[in-house]
Amino acid sequence: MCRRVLKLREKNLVILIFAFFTLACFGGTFFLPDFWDLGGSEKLSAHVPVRMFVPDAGAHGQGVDGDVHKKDDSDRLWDKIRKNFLAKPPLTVRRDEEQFPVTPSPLPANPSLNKKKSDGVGGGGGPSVGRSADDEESKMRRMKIVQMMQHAWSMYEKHAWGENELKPISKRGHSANIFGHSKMGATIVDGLDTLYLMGLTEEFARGRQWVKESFRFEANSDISVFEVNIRFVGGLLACYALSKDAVFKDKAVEIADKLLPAFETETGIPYAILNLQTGSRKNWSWASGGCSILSEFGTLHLEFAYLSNITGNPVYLQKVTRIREYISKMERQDGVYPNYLHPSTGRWGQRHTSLGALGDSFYEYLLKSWLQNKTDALAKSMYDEAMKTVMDRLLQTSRNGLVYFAEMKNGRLEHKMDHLACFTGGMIGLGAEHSDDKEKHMKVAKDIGKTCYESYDRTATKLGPEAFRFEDSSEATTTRSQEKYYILRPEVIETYFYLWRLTKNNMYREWGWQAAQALEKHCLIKDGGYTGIKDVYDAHSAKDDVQQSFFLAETLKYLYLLFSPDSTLDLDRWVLNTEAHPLPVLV
Ligand SMILES: *[C@@H]1O[C@H](CO)[C@@H](O)[C@H](O)[C@H]1NC(C)=O
Ligand SMILES: *[C@@H]1O[C@H](CO)[C@@H](O)[C@H](O)[C@H]1NC(C)=O
Ligand SMILES: CC(=O)N[C@H]1CO[C@H](CO)[C@@H](O)[C@@H]1O
Repeated sequence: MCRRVLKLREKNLVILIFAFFTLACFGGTFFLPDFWDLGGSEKLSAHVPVRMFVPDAGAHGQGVDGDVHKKDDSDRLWDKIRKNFLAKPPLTVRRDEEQFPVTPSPLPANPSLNKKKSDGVGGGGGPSVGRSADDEESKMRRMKIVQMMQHAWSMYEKHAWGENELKPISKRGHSANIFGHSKMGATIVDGLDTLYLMGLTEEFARGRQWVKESFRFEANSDISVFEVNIRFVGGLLACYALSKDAVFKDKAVEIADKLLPAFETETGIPYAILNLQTGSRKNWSWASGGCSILSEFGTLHLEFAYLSNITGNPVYLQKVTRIREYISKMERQDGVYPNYLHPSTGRWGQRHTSLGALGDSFYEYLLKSWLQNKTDALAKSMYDEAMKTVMDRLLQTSRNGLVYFAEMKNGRLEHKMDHLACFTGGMIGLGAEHSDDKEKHMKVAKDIGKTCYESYDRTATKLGPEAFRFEDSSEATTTRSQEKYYILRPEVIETYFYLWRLTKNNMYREWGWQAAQALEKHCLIKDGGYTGIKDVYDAHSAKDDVQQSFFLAETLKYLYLLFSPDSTLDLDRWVLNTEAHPLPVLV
């Protein structure tokens, strides 16, 4: 697309000017980054697979939404939080012990409530470490996050109930192609367990009612096996695990059963896309030679293992075990896992390796499958080996000392890191104590957290770009306009959360708070919800008019947990799937 525009310019400037005005008029609908992506360039594949959609530009994708933010903004925010906190908080967040037996109180009435609850989700909880563990400030911040969740949810409820996602500016429903263009209430299913953890019982009850009575998993077009698994199966299983309400289990099983035909291949490696009505399967047309994608077929294990555990039906675990074993036996050049694997021939596709899009959660699920089931020794050994390889081959240090994971294409490094790859700080930290070199792993985890923080701190909005690069002139930033957007992604905050748990260094809470304030300042749409933005380097960026369901599932959940006592979700007892849905540790 861009190339075509350039040719026009060479030929006829007038047409370009005309085009400019046309764009200015209808700009919103075509704008970034969809605009560049037309034509299936490689850029498309770079971010499509893991969060299969690029943000749809909003019809109202204008610059600023009304109020101009001044420098005293954070003070005003504070005042508002304090006021709200004193006026409402513990009251609006009512809990019903009967209905929600395993939820720890999200809002202790007094500081001494940071006690361990033997029946709590947190159970054992973490060590209560003085002031920083659950001080007044953290409680205040946690309350603010709960209010953000209430806002995101209530606006969705008001303007787009039952739809997949909300367009907060247009105030109507939105559906990305991963959901097969049918209304499956993605935001409800994705957001429910966050409501639960926050103790938002009324909202949770309404969501549950919808799942019970209105949820239909009958897309009349193609759906992404991976996305449906991590959001729908994972979300429902987490609700079941937390509430023990069989409604969620039954729905999860119903969906998983419909996904099973995708696994019927020569290798057992599932197809990426399934049509629920016709049962036909296929792959992403842009994926190297009809291949399936590592981060997709490698991100099913946690959910499927838990499904077998709660149903007693071994079929789910068998499917994912077969994938795991198949991959483990494949030869790899240079020891790295390529992102593409052909489901019929069983051969690797293009030699592209990444801890960001296309690769990311495959590595995450190796570690987490083992955390879920400590007898799964294959997963652990694959994780250890993969980490050794990526630390040897992809881990880089910039001129000014920032540590990052580069990508590798055909044996050559590309000095770029995706926002998506920022989850590695949390993952490597989480695995550190089980690794053969805890200190080294913790150092890498913290260094990655720092680099990803820098990618936020070096922008005008204090929100990070979709990808950033390390070049002579700049580090942890990007100058490419198609990488400048922020679509409410969680990975950086996810890493702050794990690093906070692991180090108890208050800096991570401060970083998280900085991001929360930036969200309020740049993404909040009053009476609309939250929107992504198109350019993190522009303090008055245009908005993309999409409230992603993972904003409720992940971004707000990690923020909430960051400011909560460890006992709110004890990581010895729970493992979060790649969409931040907690599943129980089994063995
Ligand atoms: C744990 O993993 C082992 C090895 O893959 C498997 O045999 C076992 O069934 C798993 N247990 C559960 C509860 O998933
Ligand atoms: C499920 O996991 C529990 C441990 O959490 C184990 O006791 C039980 O046997 C498992 N059930 C099945 C069917 O694997
Ligand atoms: C192996 C295989 O079936 N590959 C298919 C993946 O999907 C595309 C269409 O999206 C087909 O063209 C390939 O043949």
